[in-house]
Amino acid sequence: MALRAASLLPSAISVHKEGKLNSSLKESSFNGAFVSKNVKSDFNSLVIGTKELRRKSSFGPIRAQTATVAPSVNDAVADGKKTLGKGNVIITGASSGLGLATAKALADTEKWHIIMACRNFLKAERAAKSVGITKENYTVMHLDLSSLESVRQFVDTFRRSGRPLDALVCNAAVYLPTAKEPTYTADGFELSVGTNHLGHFLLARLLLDDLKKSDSPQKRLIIVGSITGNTNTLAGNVPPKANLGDLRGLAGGLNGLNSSAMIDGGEFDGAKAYKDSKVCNMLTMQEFHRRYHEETGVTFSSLYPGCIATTGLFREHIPLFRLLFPPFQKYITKGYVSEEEAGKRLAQVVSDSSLTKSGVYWSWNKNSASFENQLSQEASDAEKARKLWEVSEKLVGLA
Ligand code: LMG
Ligand code: NDP
Ligand code: PMR
Repeated sequence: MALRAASLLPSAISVHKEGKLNSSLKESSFNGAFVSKNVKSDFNSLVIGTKELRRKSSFGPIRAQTATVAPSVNDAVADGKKTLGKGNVIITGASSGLGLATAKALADTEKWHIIMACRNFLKAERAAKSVGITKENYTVMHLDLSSLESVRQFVDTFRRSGRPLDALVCNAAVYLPTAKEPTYTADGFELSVGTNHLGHFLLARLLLDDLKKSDSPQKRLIIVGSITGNTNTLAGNVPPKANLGDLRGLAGGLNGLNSSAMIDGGEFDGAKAYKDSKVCNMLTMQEFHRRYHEETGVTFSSLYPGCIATTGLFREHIPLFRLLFPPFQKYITKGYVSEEEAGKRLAQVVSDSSLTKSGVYWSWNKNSASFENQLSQEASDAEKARKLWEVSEKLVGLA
């Protein structure tokens, strides 16, 4: 069926070096929460609350998972037999890395239609082709999260397509660890927080209405988080550490003019801005849960999929880092996961019928079994989440 809207706008044609899905890599995975046995003695000295790291009993239930699906019936008539009962999922940043691997994992089930929400139309089309996602299983729609106008346009285009929405995955991100000076979104927000948090905040707020309308029994809104935003882990204690402070920089517009470009009001640091943005992602998921889970029945989740050291996320890092980071994660921290494995994990959060609990930050242990992870104190601070929500609403023009 041809549901590709005519108004989709391809953005600039530039093909970056892409992380490829590597199905031959099957690594044991770091559990995402605390230091694994193998590295505990080597790394404990780097950590501030080591007691926290040793509390293994707090892992909660560990279950082996396989990807199953939560199909929606809405597509049945329009799409004909081939797509009978398919669910519709929007994945931002599906043109590379985790987003692409998740799109592939879901498309392979033949039970999902993937809306690849990407800033580079041609790159997304090529990416889908390169991993063998078949035409009837995806649609590329243009979305540039670094422009609020583009977010609003995307939502309009999606609505005009007539597709129902059963799941939204806020996955796209930028990481600018070597930037000396801040760069800005179209609306004048520091680029990492503007893209990773504010763009997704507006998108998710707008699309909640569409999710509500879905008649799927398992509608989900997922915002990808990370271990590096959680200071209750070793990885989260590698400087610079995430810290939103009292949000004074964000409240001032994050524009580097009359306010700092950093959420906490401090000096610009690209690596910290990314980690701060991930804290925002995890706080936003919980605030959505508190405000809307009961009313809407939508499941809100976040996750740390493991360290996918080969993705495009590190494209701006120095070449030495890009060379050493994958072996470091594979052989020393054991936190490494392949893009394919990480994609299967996120696909579980989208569609596994046993991951329906709302408000959870999922992680996986080294046997690839999912468990409910603990967030750091800051990333689970309900008062900060509320304040973040209110300030963000103002910045994106919802309040
Ligand atoms: C910072 O720099 C920027 O300054 C900052 O602004 C921000 O952008 C930040 O978060 C991003 O990056 C990058 C980084 C350099 O600086 C640091 O992280 C500082 C700490 C570096 C300390 C290095 C010490 C290495 C300790 C590793 C533990 C060793 C344990 C020994 C055990 C030996 C067992 C055999 O970072 C880099 O450029 C590289 C970082 C990647 C870590 C490199 C680790 C080296 C190990 C490489 C081994 C690979 C081979 C594996 C084979 C193992 C076989 C067993
Ligand atoms: P990639 O760089 O491979 O993927 C990021 C995606 O985001 C790309 O598709 C990119 O598009 C897209 N994107 C960036 N900016 C925008 C924008 N302005 N508008 C629309 N899309 C945009 O990185 P990963 O796959 O590693 O990252 C995916 C998610 O996983 C992120 O949320 C990241 O924080 C998280 N994560 C990653 C970990 C890792 O180890 N890699 C660990 C934990 C979490 P384009 O292809 O055009 O560049
Ligand atoms: Mg980190 C012990 C486990 C562990 C894990 C799971 C990660 C994940 N990292 C760990 C440890 C360490 N890292 C240690 C001991 C160091 C010092 C050598 C270290 C360094 C390091 C750097 C410089 N790590 C990094 C960087 C990055 O630039 C990445 C980053 O912070 O991006 C924000 C990164 C990461 N380490 C991870 C993960 C998942 C990342 C990718 C960032 C993310 O998506 O959150």
